Amino acid sequence: MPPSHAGAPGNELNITTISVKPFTGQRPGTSGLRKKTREFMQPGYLDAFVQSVFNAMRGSASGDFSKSTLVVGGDGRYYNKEAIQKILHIAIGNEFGRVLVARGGILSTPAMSAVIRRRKAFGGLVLSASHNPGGIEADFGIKYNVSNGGPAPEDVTERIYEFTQFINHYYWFQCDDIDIDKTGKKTYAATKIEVFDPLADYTALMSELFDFDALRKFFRSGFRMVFDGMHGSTGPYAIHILEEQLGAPKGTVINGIPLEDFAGKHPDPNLVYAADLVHRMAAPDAPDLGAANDADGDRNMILGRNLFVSPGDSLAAIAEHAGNLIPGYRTGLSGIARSMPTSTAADRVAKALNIPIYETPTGWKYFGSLMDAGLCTVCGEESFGTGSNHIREKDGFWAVLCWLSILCGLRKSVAEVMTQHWARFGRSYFQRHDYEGLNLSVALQMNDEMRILLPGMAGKNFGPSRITKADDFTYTDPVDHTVTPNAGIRILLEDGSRVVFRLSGTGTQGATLRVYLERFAREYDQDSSKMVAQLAASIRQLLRLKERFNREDPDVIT
Ligand code: VG1
Ligand code: CO
Repeated sequence: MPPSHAGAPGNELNITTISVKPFTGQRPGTSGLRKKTREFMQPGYLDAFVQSVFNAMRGSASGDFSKSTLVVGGDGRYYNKEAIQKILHIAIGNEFGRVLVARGGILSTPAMSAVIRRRKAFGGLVLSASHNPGGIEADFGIKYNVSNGGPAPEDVTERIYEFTQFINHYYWFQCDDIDIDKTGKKTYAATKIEVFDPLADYTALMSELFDFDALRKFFRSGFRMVFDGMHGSTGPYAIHILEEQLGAPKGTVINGIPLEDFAGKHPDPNLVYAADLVHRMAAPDAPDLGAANDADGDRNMILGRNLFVSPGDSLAAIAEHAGNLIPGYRTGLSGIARSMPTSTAADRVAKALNIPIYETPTGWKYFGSLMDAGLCTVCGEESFGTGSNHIREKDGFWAVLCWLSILCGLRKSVAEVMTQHWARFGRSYFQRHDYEGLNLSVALQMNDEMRILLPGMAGKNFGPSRITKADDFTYTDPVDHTVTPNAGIRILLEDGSRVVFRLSGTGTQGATLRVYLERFAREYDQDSSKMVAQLAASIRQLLRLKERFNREDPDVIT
């Protein structure tokens, strides 16, 4: 049903219907719609997608949005503010009852999730291409989150995609730009627009989960850390919580001011792109803990002095200690979930805690149904994503507070925490090798050819061991029984090693091949690169990367 235009008298006549043609390729990927910024800037492009989201969701709002609240915010990248203006005008055109927009337009992904949940919103639109670079020549993105605070699940994103294919008009409220730089409320036609403080709900939630008093004392006792905001959306949260609330010294947060182009860098917290931080943590006077978040604040990297904690290990350590050391988890964990390519370190912790472990396809949207059903408490991905059922997104800053709490509770260094963990559970040496900008059709054909070979691979030698099983991962959601096929090809070896590969669903150019390498060992003092070298060579050979793409080495190793 189209909007009735029967809102508050006065300015509803400013709502017009604007014709638009469908754009091809508006199918949301692993995490929303991500494209080159220029593609998003084409007249009508964002408008058509946003109206398609509303068209797809109108049924769930019982036919009209007059009682629904929409939340809007983004990571502050180039085109963020323009996109927010468009969304506000279209949301008023669609007669939403209320739109909550983050002051300055900046809202991290986890804060979006928290706001949707705490304010019982119908859904939210996050403007972000996450860790991808920003700028007119770089990337932009938009993601729709549903009422549980999580990314729209597959059936919803497919419905949105269907609407994008035959859209022919959208609704637009004609008025000047709406001021979003000051908090306050104002009504336009039938819609109340409320500009809110983006730090408030998230900070309140963190103070409920963590013992801020104990952390304050910890900083007072001389504990030192550095947090790298990478000029994304998390800087203001980190400054507010670490420096203002917990009393960490000024300067604890670096690169804390959001910038439209992230200072020209990749706002991606890994060893390659968070070079500033890595450098500081290797210095003789390095602080006790180093951490970074990506542009939209859902990814995190954790470093000790001269020590990188791989995301799979970080998830395992958080799961190991949360029940004892973090007030929000005192009643224990119900289960742990990890994406299939993520290392099996968390599986061993789940076994020790006697709770289930779930293995899902890549992408946070698959964790939502498990958390909603109470099946798991913490979850993580190898791509620097960690989180819990406090919201329905991964939460970079939450992971930092988890590590702070672990170090505070145990009075041990990051290295000691990890050594103790590996001594007890053994160690999964893990690396991900990314080959970027590959020819898409050659990559798709490679996958097709590999799928045919899979059944005959068991029993063959591979790297340091022998193949026990090779398959294309198919996931059946244990709650709603949705089946997700083709979620990544995996080769499992006799010695517990695993090699997984899949094509990225977030890239904006050609194909990105991700190869995930894991090797388990009891000894924990080996070099990760050396430990996975044989696996890496064998998979390169099996996939004939040189022949197909003329590539020898990956572009990025994390
Ligand atoms: C990548 C990661 C995946 C993550 C997704 C979104 O997807 O591998 O684990 O959930 O990015 O993260 P893909 O399809 O490119 O491998 V975020 O922080 O960019 O929203
Ligand atoms: Co992100």
